[in-house]
Amino acid sequence: MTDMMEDYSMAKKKQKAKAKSKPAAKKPARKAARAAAKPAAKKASAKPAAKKPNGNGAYPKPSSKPFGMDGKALQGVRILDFTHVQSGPTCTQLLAWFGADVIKVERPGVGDITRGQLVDVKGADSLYFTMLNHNKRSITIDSKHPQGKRVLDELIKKCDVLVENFAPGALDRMGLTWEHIHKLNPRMIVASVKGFGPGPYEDCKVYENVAQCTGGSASTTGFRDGPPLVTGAQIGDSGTGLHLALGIVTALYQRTRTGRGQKVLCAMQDGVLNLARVKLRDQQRLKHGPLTEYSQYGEGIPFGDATPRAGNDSGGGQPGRILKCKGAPEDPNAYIYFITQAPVWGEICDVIGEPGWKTDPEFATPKARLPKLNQIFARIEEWTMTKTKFEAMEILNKFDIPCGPILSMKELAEDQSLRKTGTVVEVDHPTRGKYLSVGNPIKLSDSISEVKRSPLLGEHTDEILSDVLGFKAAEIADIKNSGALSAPEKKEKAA
Ligand code: CAO
Repeated sequence: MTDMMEDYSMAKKKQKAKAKSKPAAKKPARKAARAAAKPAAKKASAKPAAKKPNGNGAYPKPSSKPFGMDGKALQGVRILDFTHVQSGPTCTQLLAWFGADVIKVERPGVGDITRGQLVDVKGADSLYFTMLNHNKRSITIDSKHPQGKRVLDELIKKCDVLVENFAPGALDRMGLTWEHIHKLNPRMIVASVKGFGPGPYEDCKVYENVAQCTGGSASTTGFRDGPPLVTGAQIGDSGTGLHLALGIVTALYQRTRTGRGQKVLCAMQDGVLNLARVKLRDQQRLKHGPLTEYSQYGEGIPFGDATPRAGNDSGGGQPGRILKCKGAPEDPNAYIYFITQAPVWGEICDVIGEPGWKTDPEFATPKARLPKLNQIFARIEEWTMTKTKFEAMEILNKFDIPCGPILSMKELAEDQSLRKTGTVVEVDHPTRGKYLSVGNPIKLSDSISEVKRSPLLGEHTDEILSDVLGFKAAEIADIKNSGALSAPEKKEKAA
């Protein structure tokens, strides 16, 4: 039983004991009791209850530990991690960072396919794998082998959540249907990433860029006169993993009341559309006239019937663009994002040397500026081109003008402030040595979030069989001899 399960059954026992010791009062008696309680209640409301601010018990003591060092938020939650590639592993990695015991089940001999993809150091797990599977334990199980199925059934009984992102139907084909899982463990939460939700495409396999294209991101990314573009940020995979993690902790929270597990489904198309929701906003605005903050409005180009691509225009009502700085275009990242936020228009005019624009009716109001954005940004760019992106950032920040340098991955990797916050971490690995990774981007003031290296394939198989499942040495040997945990012997090629 995990800690969470213990908490729940203890609470249930207490509730039962309470119910037994207090027989239900008869109606008149209850009325009298209510009347007697009234003045006391008034008294209580006159003096706010100091001990039970939210009905959950006495005020907790403030933590005596330093920031982020007071235990782990998801301690006691055990995850059966059937994920692979990127979307699912992102989710379980987040849960592992917060202290969940994540047991990654991998196919014997092969493991998660990403272990061998985009390999940079021969003989070592790829960065693709290591950067998505920190803090997890790895067990190899052939889920289609009878003994493998037995081990999986035992794991299901011991875990709180099963997470998977197989192709549609693959989990059922392994015999791990919702009914089977729930019969073994009614508290189990089964969380899945799929490409699409129920509908015409539900049986399709999906990768990152397919999700970006089907979720509304690609059709709204890029320049109006160019083709649709996918973004560098992995909004289909990592974005959906994030959504799934939220679904899981929400289901865990609901389980504290119901005691029951439930299914959690995140479709990648849905996740991308959620992240592109401002573009669906614009789709509906089109019915009421042109999208005036889009450059194409100022350029006099009519809008069609769908949200167009807007280049680097700002998504909100505050016009913004990416502008060249000193060194561009030879340096591909010598650019800055510049927002002409209305409240600091005066400061912008002063900085770029156009003080007259502050009062000129052609430029003085946001509405007047909208048709002239190309002219305005061309003038601002004349100024930014005289500065490096960091010089421009420093000057503009003095005046609260919203802006941001285009930071390359090299610059981010070397950024010392990101190292200090643990957003970029250096991790040591037994076969590849030191490498950089992105640490936990979500900071909790009470929960430690250390980044531990990813597991080697099957590194924790024995430990999990004995410590988690309680198998004795002889049983473990039997299971191993059955071939359920190892890759099938390769047949010798005929000479
Ligand atoms: N033991 C035995 N078999 C195993 C196993 C194990 N431990 N782990 C996996 N397998 C089997 C599965 O049962 C499946 O077999 P069947 O097809 O016979 O049922 C097989 O391995 C392949 O699984 P898959 O179809 O999920 O993998 P794939 O490489 O063909 O497809 C992907 C990959 C990502 C396209 C697909 O899994 C998918 O669409 N997932 C959902 C959406 C998703 O998460 N996409 C993002 C991936 S990150 O870019």
